[in-house]
Amino acid sequence: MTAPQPKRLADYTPYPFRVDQVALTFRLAPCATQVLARLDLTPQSPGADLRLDGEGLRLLALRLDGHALPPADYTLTETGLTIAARALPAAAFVLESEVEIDPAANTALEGLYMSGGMFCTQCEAEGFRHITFYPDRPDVMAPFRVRIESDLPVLLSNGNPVAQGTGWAEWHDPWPKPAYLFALVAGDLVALRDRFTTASGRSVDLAIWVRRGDEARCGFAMEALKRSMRWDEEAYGREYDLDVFNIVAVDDFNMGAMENKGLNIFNSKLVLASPETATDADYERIESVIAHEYFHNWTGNRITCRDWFQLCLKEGLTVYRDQQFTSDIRSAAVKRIEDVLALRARQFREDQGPLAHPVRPESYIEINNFYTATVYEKGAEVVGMLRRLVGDDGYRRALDLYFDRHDGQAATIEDWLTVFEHATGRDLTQFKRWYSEAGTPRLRVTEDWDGSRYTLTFTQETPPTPGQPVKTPRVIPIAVGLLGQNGDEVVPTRLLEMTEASQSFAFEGLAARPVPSILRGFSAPVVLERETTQAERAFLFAHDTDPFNRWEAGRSLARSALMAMVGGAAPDPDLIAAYGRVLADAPADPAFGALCLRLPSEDEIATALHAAGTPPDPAEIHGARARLTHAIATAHEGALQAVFAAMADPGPFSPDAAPAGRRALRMACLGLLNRLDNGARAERLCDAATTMTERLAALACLIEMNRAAGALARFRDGFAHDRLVMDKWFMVQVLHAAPDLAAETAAHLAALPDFDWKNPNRFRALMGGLAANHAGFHHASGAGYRFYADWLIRLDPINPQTTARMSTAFETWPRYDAHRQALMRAELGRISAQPGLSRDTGEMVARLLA
Ligand code: 0A1
Ligand code: ZN
Repeated sequence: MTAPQPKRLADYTPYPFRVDQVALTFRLAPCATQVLARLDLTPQSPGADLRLDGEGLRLLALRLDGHALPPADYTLTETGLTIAARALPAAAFVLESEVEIDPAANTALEGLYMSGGMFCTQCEAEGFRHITFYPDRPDVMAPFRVRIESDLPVLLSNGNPVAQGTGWAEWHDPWPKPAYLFALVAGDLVALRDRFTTASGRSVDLAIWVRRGDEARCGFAMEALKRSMRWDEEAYGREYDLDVFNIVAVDDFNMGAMENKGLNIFNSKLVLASPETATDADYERIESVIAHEYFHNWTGNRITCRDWFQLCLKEGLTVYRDQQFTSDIRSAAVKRIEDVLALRARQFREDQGPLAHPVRPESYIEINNFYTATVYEKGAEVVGMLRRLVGDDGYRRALDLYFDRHDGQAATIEDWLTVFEHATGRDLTQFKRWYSEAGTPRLRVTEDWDGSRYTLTFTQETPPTPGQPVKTPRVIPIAVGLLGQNGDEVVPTRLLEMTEASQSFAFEGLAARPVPSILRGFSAPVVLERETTQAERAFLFAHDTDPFNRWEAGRSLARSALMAMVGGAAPDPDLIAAYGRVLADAPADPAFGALCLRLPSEDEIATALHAAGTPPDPAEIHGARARLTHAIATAHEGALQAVFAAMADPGPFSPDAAPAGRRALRMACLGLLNRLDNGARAERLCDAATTMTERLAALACLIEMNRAAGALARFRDGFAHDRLVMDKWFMVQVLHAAPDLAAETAAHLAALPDFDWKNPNRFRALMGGLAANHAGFHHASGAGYRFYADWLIRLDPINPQTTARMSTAFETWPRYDAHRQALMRAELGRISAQPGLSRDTGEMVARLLA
């Protein structure tokens, strides 16, 4: 077998045919579905062969303008069908194909597959080629008509319903779309229905389709959908454009959800919610993913991507939009902190390791490997920076122009930036480097005070990343405010625009030396390196008027204290005292208080140690974090008990931000008190809890105290029938297992009959729990690595996409000591040596080892 060849952005050429119309007929049967496709095609460039993608299709018939095509006129390979130019008419023609596919055998969950007796599809990025012969590329857009023939009661596809009878239904999607947005669902489903009236008075029928028995858990998702639809009208002037909007929940899904036109398909864990089964974090995530997929209707569907290198065009923008939405309807400060925590944990980590790639990559072997934190989350940060640079009005004008100019098109990052240039007059040549250069810039800052003028000097440097040894200066928007010694803001937030490698900014006419608050609101995705005293950070932690930076100051204090503790130091008494103030203030803003109480993760401490030149020792880090937790709890036991009691929720349950914030604070207190009462409080709560948020937090506490056996058994008895809750049961045990027990616990759970490892949610629950148990996964014995690699090897032939994604657990190998590096590389080597390894996993492992 020849090694797979990379695709390159530089090689783009337009498709030489226009697809004027697509008509599909599906005769559904689990093991032998027939797909009849009629494509109306018009040649755009004389003399071109007609090349259609197609994989795993059994060709039954092929007709051109009604006549069977002689085999001499076409060639069929493993990856597609090519009809020789000489066989094609010069003007418009009709190509009809009939193929047979086997959805029941499709365990990769790409294309048409079965999940719990229902047929469903996943076509992004290149799944449509597993359904029929077609130009499976996003710049080929066409209106689709779909006829579904099946005995199943619910038959859905994109667009509007046209007609239906016993055993069939027809759908028409008038909006030209690329094939990756095609969807079909057929099953015995029930719907929660509602209606939405758009700003211009159009009535839209909404439905959320689920398995029988799940309909009572769709209410929150439906409300979130309506909120999203209203928000997009108000914030972006974007209305919905079909008569119906359908959402379907499926149990087997590789990702979170998919924005298929008019027929969003969701992983059921991102739809179904009830207080007894979903945590507050689940509710918030459901709301934001419902919004995300809905917002794609304009940013992704009406305007799509020319090619997959432009993935950030739709994903970065849509993540930015869903972040704005959550920020508007919940707490802006809390949302920003949560987003930055996630960005650092996933994207910075990616940017600093062997998988680093630009927001717009220039080559790939398997596009599914580029649905990354860099494309999504850093892509969103880049949109946020653009907005900061051009201002709210400029952003609104640019977006209006983007929708006007590119509606119905497959666009590029160049189109996107040009719109900003035309709407605002700004030159974005240098800014574009954010799309083309990988790596997280380090921003160093020094200060100078001459008695009245205060000067900040910044130096930027981006470390080399794979394939990009040399970096150039970026445009960095740095939001800065200055505080007086008493905590008053003497210079309100101002946006400094850094464009040089090194650059100074002066503030004139100050009466006294100020305390700077730099990178407010995390105005750019950079690592800020600043030598500051503990005292100054404590001051900012107490006084900064920018909530993000107030939190950031506390976080950096805790991080330094933990780094010192790993080296053997005692807990910093100033830090302990600062937590006392946090606790005193927390009830006034519980969600923010809960974030301030949360200690840096072990992974974060490992990153910081590595950056400081020390190979992190996961066991030491685990110990240091436990000691600091204990010290905080001991010093503030009374206050913690008081806040824990004060945050009790008399009910009735609401998933809104305010009560969720109170629960978050209460659970943060529980986590601290747990060590002092040896799990007694958690034990009581675990059985009495009325919400999954409390129950799961209490269970985690008990696991940490190694007294969870009874609670775990009762939890299992109570929820054995509930697959989503059982995912949590699997995960929590591995995630919170003591370092010495993590691999063993994972192995024990993996041997249980309900470890249905072919279900991606279940697999991710257990294996993802292990990978996120820092000291357990990185245990010096190598047992965590070995167990994890064993399972990746097992899953790869079944589901390459999920295997490839999960291989990123090994991306931090360069951070650790030689012993662990060797262990991790050996596991990666073992995976790469598997015969028949998938292209997905093969590419990932090769990049990880490069
Ligand atoms: N476009 C979806 C994400 C997605 C990508 C690929 C998938 O299968 C390979 C599924 C979903 C989103 O951004 O939500
Ligand atoms: Zn998306």
